[in-house]
Amino acid sequence: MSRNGITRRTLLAAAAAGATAASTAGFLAGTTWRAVAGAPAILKALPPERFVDFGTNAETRWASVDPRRYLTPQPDLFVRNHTVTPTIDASSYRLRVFGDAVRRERSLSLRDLRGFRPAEVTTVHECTGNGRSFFASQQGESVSGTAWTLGAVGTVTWQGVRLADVLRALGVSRDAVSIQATGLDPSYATGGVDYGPVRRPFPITKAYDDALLAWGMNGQPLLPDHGYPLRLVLPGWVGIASIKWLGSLEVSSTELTSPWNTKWYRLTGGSYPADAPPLSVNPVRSAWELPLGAQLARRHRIELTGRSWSGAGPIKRVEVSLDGGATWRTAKLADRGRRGAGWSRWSVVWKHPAAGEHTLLARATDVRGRTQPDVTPYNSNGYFFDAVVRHPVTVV
Ligand SMILES: Nc1nc2c(c(=O)[nH]1)N[C@H]1C(S)=C(S)[C@@H](COP(=O)(O)O)O[C@H]1N2
Ligand SMILES: [Mo]
Repeated sequence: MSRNGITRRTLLAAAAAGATAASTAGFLAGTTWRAVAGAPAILKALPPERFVDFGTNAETRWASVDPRRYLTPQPDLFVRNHTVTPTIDASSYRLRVFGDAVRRERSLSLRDLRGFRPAEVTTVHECTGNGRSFFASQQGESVSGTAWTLGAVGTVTWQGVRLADVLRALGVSRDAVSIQATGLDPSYATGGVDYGPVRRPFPITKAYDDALLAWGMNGQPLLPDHGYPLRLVLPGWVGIASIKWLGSLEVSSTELTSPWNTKWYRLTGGSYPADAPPLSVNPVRSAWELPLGAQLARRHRIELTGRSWSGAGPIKRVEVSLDGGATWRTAKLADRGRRGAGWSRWSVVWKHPAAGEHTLLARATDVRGRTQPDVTPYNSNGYFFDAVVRHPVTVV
């Protein structure tokens, strides 16, 4: 019996059945196994001082982030599961690569994959819905989805191999345009509809650019909750693009779709057109390393810290306001010139704060010149809340 009550044998049988179905249906239709009622959806420990527990999702508390540490330790990273974390046996694990644009279908073991040149990349890893709760609390708009504050994000270093190297070795035809990544977790059902296993297509250009097949995070094997034994990583892109427990890659000469790029993870409702494209690159966001409503002991000078990040590249500038937006100053940026695509830490010294309530604001600009707006246009699923967050604190 595995920890979440699913036997390994059941999972492997389901994966095998799914693999057969996949050649016709295009996805692992056979993975219909269910978690035992009451079994946890997330297997790692979620101590309340470090996480907000949403059941299948868990948010990192910004107040628990250590300002001296650049990378997010894997045990502290947020978790976003559509269903439950599966327990997968690494020794019998196979990544199936198929589709009309590959020379022939292949099943790769972890050993096969370790034969490629090792690769490593540091990225911001973030859920599309990060900051969602501020649509309601700051803009008075009701949206659906997990009410994250700003803790559905981390910066980690991934270890694995470049997807480009694997595709070149397998022989992908020149007319390949799209790759569908499918997870081995159970099918996702909501509102009485079974949508099949979590899967999302992405353009072949991203595969050749910087996509990674990752088995490690910060030098350790992936934890089960983060995709053990292998996940896809699409640097800078919406979290959903980085499919965990990667079961298959379908490489196609035609555009592939899934509900995760047509129904969800697009901007819908409000003033968005019906044909708004699937979301890809993450926006610019900032967070203070403090709880919302923090109580700060009054002193002559208080050093405040935070981080800003963007899916499009490094952060160029961070402006902060300690008086609700009346006056602004530039924060001191650390991590300038750091390699990779992680976040930037910053700090500001608050001199002679008055006792009472204050509102802190932080606005970042990335190297592309993208900056955080005052208001994020409404969308019904509450994605991409990138507006400057009004962060209340009390000096006592
Ligand atoms: N197979 C699978 N992959 C998945 C998901 C999932 O539920 N199943 N969730 C996605 C979403 S929405 C996000 S934000 C990230 C979260 O990754 P993490 O839980 O490792 O932080 O994984 C993505 N990959
Ligand atoms: Mo997500």
